[in-house]
Amino acid sequence: MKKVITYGTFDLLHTGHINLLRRANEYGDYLVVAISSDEFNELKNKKAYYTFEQRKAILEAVRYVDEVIPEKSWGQKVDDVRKHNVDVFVMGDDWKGKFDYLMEYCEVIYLPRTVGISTTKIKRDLDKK
Ligand code: C2G
Repeated sequence: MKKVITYGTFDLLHTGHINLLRRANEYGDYLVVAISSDEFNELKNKKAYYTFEQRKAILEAVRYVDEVIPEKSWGQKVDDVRKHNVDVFVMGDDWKGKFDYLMEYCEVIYLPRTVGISTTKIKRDLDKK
């Protein structure tokens, strides 16, 4: 079984996230999504609307996702790749180059981001309403 992993906050799930998850899923047979914990979001200076548990429940309902695990630190990726026998690591290309060190353990793919949508934009547009 070819296993894929990706990481993110995935707050206020939108079509940009779905496009990423759908394409990531196409690289294998099983997609693991590591969702940033509430504490790790603070480290990332990201304020999520939904808690980790809520974001986990939402992601688990997405047809492309097979398993959701917590992302608690920047440094856990190598262990995750090994522990979950991951073949392919996938991220949006806003992260291009940042995780090339994983090439020693698995394939590393950066996919084009979906233009025109982001959680920040959603929040900003709602404020204008
Ligand atoms: N994404 C995308 N298109 C968008 C918005 C997001 O392809 N319009 C992708 C991002 O590139 C990322 C994934 O969706 O691969 C999740 O996005 P975020 O929740 O913003 O994740 P981020 O905060 O970048 O966390 O250790 C890695 C970090 O946890 C990544």
